[in-house]
Amino acid sequence: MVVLAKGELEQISLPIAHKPGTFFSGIPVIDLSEPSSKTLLVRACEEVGFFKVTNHGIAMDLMAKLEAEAMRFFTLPQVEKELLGSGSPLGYGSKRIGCNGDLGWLEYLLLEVTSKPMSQTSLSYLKEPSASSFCSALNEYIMGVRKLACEVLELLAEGLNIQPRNLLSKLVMDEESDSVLRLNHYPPCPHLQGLNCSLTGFGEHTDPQIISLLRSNNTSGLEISLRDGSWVSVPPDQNSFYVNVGDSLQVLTNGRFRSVKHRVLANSISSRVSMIYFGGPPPREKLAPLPLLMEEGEQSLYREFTWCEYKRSAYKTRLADNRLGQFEK
Ligand code: GA4
Repeated sequence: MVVLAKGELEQISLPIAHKPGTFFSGIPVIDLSEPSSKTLLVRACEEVGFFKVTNHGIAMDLMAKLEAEAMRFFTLPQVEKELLGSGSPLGYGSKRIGCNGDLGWLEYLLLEVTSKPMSQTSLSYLKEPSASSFCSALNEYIMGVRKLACEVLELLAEGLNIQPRNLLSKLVMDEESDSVLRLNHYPPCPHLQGLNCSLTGFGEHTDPQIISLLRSNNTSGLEISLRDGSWVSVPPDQNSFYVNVGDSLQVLTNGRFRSVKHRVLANSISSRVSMIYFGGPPPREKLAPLPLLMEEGEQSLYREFTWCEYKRSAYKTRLADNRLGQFEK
């Protein structure tokens, strides 16, 4: 259960920006089985930095299975959930996001993703048979979603005309890739009923990694910020994935692709459950605009840095901070 102390509710309330339930219809939808998908993917990354993919190859019952396992976990007694760490940054967390004072109306489980299957020992505090079925759903899902990230990044490389085809995908497929899986549970927020404000589920931010793939249940809440700074509501779709460009991909493309700002608003009636894979590069990977993508005379907007350096600095920031600022030239 998410319980807020006195004063914390005020800290995460937001003025209502638009009527909840009015969904934005301009989000690019890309059918991965269509030959035109690579061109459409590039355009979506340039114009919005956010898109929906259909025909993604991940079985619906696998998504439903992990959602059910996640809900089973989130309904455990608080003391049992807290055995899985303190959420700073990895493990179970509630309300507190990161280590610098951000609060949100959610609880979550943040897990490290490696190329090897997660062993049950990382969930060993959970009672059997929960640990083994949760672990197998997680491993199956991670395998599928990593493959999907790889496919999207390969299509993007093709669409951008860069070779080899795995130039981008190898960053998230490397044995040392630093990726994470986040399971978020936004419980319904009864305080909201009758109030003329909304509550922050997860405050506005951009993702530091290369690419993020999100699947949620059918509850709304996710919003993205458009180029003009307005916030629009993303229609929930439990059968598809929403994909967004992360800061690292914005750097590799010298700002051609847009790392989109997004946030989640709490809902007064239903629970929102999301599962997000953040595909990151290996710690020692050097990030800088790819020379292959630079036009003649184009200036590099960013100095070179390693993922490890970026991540270290990102974890010192607040959610809404502009993390790339200090790496701009
Ligand atoms: C945003 C994307 C991922 O959820 C995350 C988040 C991380 C955390 O929750 O610990 C951060 C946030 C995210 C960016 C800035 C820092 C780090 C919270 C925070 C205030 C797991 C990630 O990699 O960066």
